[in-house]
Amino acid sequence: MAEQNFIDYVRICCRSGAGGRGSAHFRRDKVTAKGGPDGGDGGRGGHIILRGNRNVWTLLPVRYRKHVIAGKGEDGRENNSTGAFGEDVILDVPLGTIAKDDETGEVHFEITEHGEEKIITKGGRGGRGNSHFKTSTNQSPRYSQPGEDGKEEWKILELKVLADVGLVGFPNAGKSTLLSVVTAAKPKIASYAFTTLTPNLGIVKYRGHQSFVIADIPGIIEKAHEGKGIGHRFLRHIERNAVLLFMIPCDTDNIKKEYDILLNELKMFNEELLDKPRILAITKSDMVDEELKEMLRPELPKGIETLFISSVAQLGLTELKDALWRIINTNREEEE
Ligand SMILES: Nc1nc2c(ncn2[C@@H]2O[C@H](COP(=O)(O)OP(=O)(O)O)[C@@H](O)[C@H]2O)c(=O)[nH]1
Ligand SMILES: [Mg+2]
Repeated sequence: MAEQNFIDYVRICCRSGAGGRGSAHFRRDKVTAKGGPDGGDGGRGGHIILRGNRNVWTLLPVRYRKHVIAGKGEDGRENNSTGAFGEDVILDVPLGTIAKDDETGEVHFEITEHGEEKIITKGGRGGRGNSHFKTSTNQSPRYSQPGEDGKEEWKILELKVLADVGLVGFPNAGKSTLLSVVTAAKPKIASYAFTTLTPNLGIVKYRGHQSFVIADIPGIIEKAHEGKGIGHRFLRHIERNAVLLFMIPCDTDNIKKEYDILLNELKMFNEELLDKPRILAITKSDMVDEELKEMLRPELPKGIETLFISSVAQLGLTELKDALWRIINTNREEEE
């Protein structure tokens, strides 16, 4: 997937449908020459709606629809029958999409859940039929309301990318290198409020249509000792159900000890991070052969899924993506 295909900002013109006119009809049939008013209401105009879709990972499809136009409501009809509603337009957007007004910059809402629907531009109300205007002094009102106009407004959609996977490792563990080899696209980090820690985000394409986001947060370990506040700021930007990928190079003297140190640093950074699922990648494993790997196995920490990978030689990366995807999705399903 080429980099330019990842779109995290679009400006679109939304035009909602006008409401239908209320009817000014009078009942008339074989036995009633001039009955009372029975004009139905006009139908509501079509809304423009955003719907969260976890299988959509960019605003690209929305960008191709610069002008989004919903349908007009139908006019009311005799026999108090309401006109059909105008057709809504539903735009599928990635989770984390923020909708703003282009003119004022005001944030309307954020889409966070799969299947969540929110109206970005409301359709016009249908006009009321003449049956509503009957009074004691006017039994046969000829008046019916016109439908409300649709609205035309420019909106901004912005994608706030939340990470599904956070990388945890000391400097030189191979975090940046891994991110660079598995990343299909890099979101811009415009609207993130990181001040001390700027994450490098990478979007990983997984088996065709799926994707997930990895964050390398340089300094998460180094900053562990400085102030508690950072942890919460960081947590706001990773998914509630993110996976932590611990990374330790294969030539580390004591892998088990290094793992314990990392765990402890993480705990100082923010204890909540220990509740997240984690897996361990032994990095740079192109430097060891099978025999050496076997010798290393007894030295690995217990109770954590561990994979040997090499970003440089592209070893074990598919298995790593499979494992991450499996954990991310187990968590997603549990949430539903
Ligand atoms: N042999 C080998 N070297 C690697 C591999 N991944 C990273 N490195 C090297 O390890 C060093 C540190 O990597 P980097 O990704 O910058 O680590 P970071 O500090 O965790 O981001 C660099 O010199 C990389 O070239 C790998 O898979 N195999
Ligand atoms: Mg780095």
